[in-house]
Amino acid sequence: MERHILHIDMDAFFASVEQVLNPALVGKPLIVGGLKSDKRGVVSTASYEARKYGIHSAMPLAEAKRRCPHGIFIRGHFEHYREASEKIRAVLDGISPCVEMASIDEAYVDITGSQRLFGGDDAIARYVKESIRAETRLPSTVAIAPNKLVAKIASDEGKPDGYLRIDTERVRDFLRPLPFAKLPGAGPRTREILERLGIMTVGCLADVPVEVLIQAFGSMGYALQRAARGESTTPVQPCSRPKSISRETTFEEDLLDWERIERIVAYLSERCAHALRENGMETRCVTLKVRHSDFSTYTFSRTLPESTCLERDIGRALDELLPKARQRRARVRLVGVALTSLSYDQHQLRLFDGKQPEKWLRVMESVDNIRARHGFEFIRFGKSMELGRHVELATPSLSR
Ligand code: TTP
Ligand code: MG
Repeated sequence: MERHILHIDMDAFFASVEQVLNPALVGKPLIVGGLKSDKRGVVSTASYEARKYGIHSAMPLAEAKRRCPHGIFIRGHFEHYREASEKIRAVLDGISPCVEMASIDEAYVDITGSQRLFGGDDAIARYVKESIRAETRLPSTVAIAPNKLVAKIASDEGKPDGYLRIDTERVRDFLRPLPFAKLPGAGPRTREILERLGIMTVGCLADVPVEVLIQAFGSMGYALQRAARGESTTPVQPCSRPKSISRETTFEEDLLDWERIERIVAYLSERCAHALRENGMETRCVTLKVRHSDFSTYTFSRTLPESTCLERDIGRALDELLPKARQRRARVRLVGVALTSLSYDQHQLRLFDGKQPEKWLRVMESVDNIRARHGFEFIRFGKSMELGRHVELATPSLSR
């Protein structure tokens, strides 16, 4: 069945949010990512006025300063970007159950089943743009096409504040004149080879005998040509959002030894934090759960000043909660750690505002990579380490 896929991408997202926060910035060359006095760092984004000077995301700040000395440079306010992103998500959730947030300011929505309710593609696009404008006062660009690939390319073409609808029969003609670099995933190496073959446009890539591409790229050649013809079947993958992540275990026999209980709590929090990062999420509320021999159950919670995906921060919260739990001098049957107030992790993007400890995120990234290869227990920290190399809990899923 033919599908209708909507792609939305906010225009100069961080810069536009800043302009809403401070209308004096509207119409000015605005660069988000760092101050003029910052020696290092890169541009997160630039307003369209600043882009006229050739400034773009990931450009070193020094270069941006050189190109636009009178530009306004700011570090930015990540919390506001996240808040706007949540509002955008809420609008999209209202038009279809199949929403995939592809980044903080970008999403795919499968609206095949929403046609009748809203009165067709154009009405849906209008509704999305207007609702988002009403909720956030931000401009966006929307495109609707038969698949994600074409929808994404189309919204890029429609910027800023635009709307493009590419029906199935128009896909080939729409793509034809575009430079092949517009195809997502055409890396520098691919570009180099295509240029050597004299292939400059998507249309050219669509028409060239596939054998030529196979000779140059191997089996990748087929995929390249399919993309150039606007063919793609990748479905929109709605990200189901867990409301909480928790790990708990019942002991073989009830324990009074709080040294050991605390080590196990540390271990459980490590498992939680790992699952949190696997889901690409952050938490703002840590809960410790303790059940005693008589089945009386107590929970202790702490709200964090800021969302985090690091066990270090989660561990600090637990360190504050554990003494409260210890006050009741009764044997412990079960302990658990739960993370709630979850949101999507934007830490890569947050690095620029200098609030999140970048070093630790890098460390945890490497830790997660190593765990992916050697198993969770290969690397552990602090108190949890004192449990020994292999942790044997009565809960088999946590002993893996
Ligand atoms: P983009 O959607 O790529 O860019 P944009 O919204 O600023 O501009 P456009 O109108 O072209 O869509 O990225 C969204 C936000 O993500 C952007 O506002 C800032 C942030 N970002 C970075 O911090 N670093 C980067 O390298 C990129 C590409 C984006
Ligand atoms: Mg954008």
